[in-house]
Amino acid sequence: MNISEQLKVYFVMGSTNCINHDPEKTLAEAINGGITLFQYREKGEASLTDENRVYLGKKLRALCKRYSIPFIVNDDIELALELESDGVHLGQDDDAPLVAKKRIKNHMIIGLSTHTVEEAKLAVTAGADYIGVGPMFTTKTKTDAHEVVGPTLISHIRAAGLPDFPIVGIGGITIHNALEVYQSGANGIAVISSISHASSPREAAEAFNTLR
Ligand code: TZP
Ligand code: MG
Repeated sequence: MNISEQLKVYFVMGSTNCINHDPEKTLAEAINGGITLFQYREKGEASLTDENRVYLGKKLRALCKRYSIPFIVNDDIELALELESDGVHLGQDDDAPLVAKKRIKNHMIIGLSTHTVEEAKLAVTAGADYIGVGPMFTTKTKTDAHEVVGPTLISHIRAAGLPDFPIVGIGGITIHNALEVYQSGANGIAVISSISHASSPREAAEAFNTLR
């Protein structure tokens, strides 16, 4: 599977996003339901720090390895290296992709969050392997989220000279609006709460996977 295909159902999660089941069970169920990529995002108030962060990361990493699901770490290049992740996802305020590439192993996937056509174009020249575009819709999960850009930004990015670059939409995506994101030209949808808050993360993941 190439990265465009791996973005199809991109599950993002950290311990604070898990309310009905513990993080390991949540991820195991999501994998069982058919997620195609996982990002460990241990972030925000009450999130785990230091060795606890590494400890949970190792457990989730092992789970992904067992089921051949690519494992990406949010923000933290050192943690990505320590967990032997398949990639790292960076924000606009983090190291530039090319700087990050020097610090990580070359085969690692680099994702970059973008919010405008300009940022998307720059991400490509900066060496990103895929971009996240969002928020697609209103989200309660990320308190410092950028203003909503909507699925139309993805169509604008496609039209602005990036017809094939791997793009995943993120932010406020549910089973009811995910199709709109795919139809705007995204290769995939990235979700936190629609899977992590579900009483059955397996069924939630399955619903996204069979949508398209
Ligand atoms: N980046 C932009 S919106 C967002 C992130 C990490 C939160 C997505 O969470 P949810 O619960 O899928 O809206
Ligand atoms: Mg970040």
